[in-house]
Amino acid sequence: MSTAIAFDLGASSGRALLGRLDHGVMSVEEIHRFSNDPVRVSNRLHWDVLRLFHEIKQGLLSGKQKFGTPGSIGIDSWAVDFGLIGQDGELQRNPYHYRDIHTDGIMEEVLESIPAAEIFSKTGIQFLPFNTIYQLAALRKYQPELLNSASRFLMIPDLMRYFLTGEQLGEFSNATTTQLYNPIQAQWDQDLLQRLNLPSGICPPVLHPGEEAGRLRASIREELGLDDIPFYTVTEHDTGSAVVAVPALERDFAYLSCGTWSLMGTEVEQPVMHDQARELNFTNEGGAYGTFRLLKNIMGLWILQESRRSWEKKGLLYSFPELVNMAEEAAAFRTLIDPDDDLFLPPGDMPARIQDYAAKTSQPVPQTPGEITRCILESLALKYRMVLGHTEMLSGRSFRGLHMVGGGIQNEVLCQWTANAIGKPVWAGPAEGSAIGNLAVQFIARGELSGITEARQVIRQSFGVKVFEPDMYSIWDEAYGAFCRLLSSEG
Ligand code: LFR
Repeated sequence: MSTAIAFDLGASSGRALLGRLDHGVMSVEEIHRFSNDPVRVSNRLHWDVLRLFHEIKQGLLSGKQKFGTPGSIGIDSWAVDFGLIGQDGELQRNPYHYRDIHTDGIMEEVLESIPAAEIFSKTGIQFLPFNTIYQLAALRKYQPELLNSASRFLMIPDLMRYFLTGEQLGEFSNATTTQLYNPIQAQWDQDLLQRLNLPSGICPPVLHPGEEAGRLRASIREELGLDDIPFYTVTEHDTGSAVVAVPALERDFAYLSCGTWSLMGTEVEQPVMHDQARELNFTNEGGAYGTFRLLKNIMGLWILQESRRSWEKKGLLYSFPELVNMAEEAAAFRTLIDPDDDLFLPPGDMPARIQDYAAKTSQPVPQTPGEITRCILESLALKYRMVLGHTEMLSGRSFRGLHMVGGGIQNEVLCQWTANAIGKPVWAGPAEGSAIGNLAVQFIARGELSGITEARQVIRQSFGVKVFEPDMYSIWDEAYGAFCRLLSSEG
């Protein structure tokens, strides 16, 4: 039997899973789970990366106590954010959270000097104001001294791996999300770096998923009483790992990785870089084994997570299942929002923002947590239908159904409403998609699985999928008409 540990760091929580592969059956056991709480200092929002590193060490300790030394370790996390390493090898400053204000207005400034079409033709990456390229451009503008004294920038999983192994390396899937990596040239785009006056020397060498990436450093082995353990680069962007774990039987499948964000798209062999893809703000994130993820970011369950925090501050404590139950009791299709309105990106009082949105668009203003949750979930399901249609158009494919993976599939009402909205079955599972995809790449790298096709078959057999058949399509179809009208009137 083979074992490996996957660390999967999400925007609100992190986890360590021990994976076992035994005669073609994979199983996972959670060995450590922790919250990932962004820290606001004055008006700036940071990630607490030292706490995350501490939790990773706790995960290693608890894994050792329960199961001994694992065969290997891989780390994945959310994308775009990074730490700067100084000449002395130290982390220079606590990384900013991608929802921090430091990039406000920066993307627009960059696009004035380099046209969007040019950036897209080099990178194939969607325009999100928090992409690493704009974070680095913000540093160039506001804190040039920091940038000048840095010797490397390391994406979050690379930073954690650096702390554990001492190796300063990058990884392809996460490198592409920076919007500074050129997948055609297979290197950091020197022209973009130069035009933005960014030192190209700070970009790390880029490994592909499934390469050996160092070993646990002696000091940590000693501190934790561990043996020597190899690290592999996995698909270090969590969405990339989640897509590795999609238990699809066919090559041309559609997926929705459902968590804080909803990432919807299809896997392609070549980036789709024509104007229409750019106009619809689709992306081509690098994946494992020569694949790309043609996909779109949808704001996702973040809006509900933030709403829950707002209610909590008012002393109203609801679990997610309670909110979903209340949503089911509320009236259908009373109020809709575009979940991707800029309004919903920064942290804050989402219920109040939804109410403002409703008033501004002359819709009934939802009042209760049940009404607000219903509005969020229905609007997400309708947005999924729209983006699925765009994915079909851009890829020239037609999908029989939709694979949903990630923690969001525990919300079965959302899975059912998604099936209703798209009028096709939803195949849900696995919920721990990112961690399972992370483990699969480690097992492939170690020669214990033959490749991605076998990995997906093993994942399907080991974890299964739950099928949600579409229902009440005509009612949802009518609601979709109203949703499209709302979005076109909003411009
Ligand atoms: C999902 C995700 C998305 C990325 C966003 C910010 O966890 O990685 O793919 O766009 O977080 O990094």
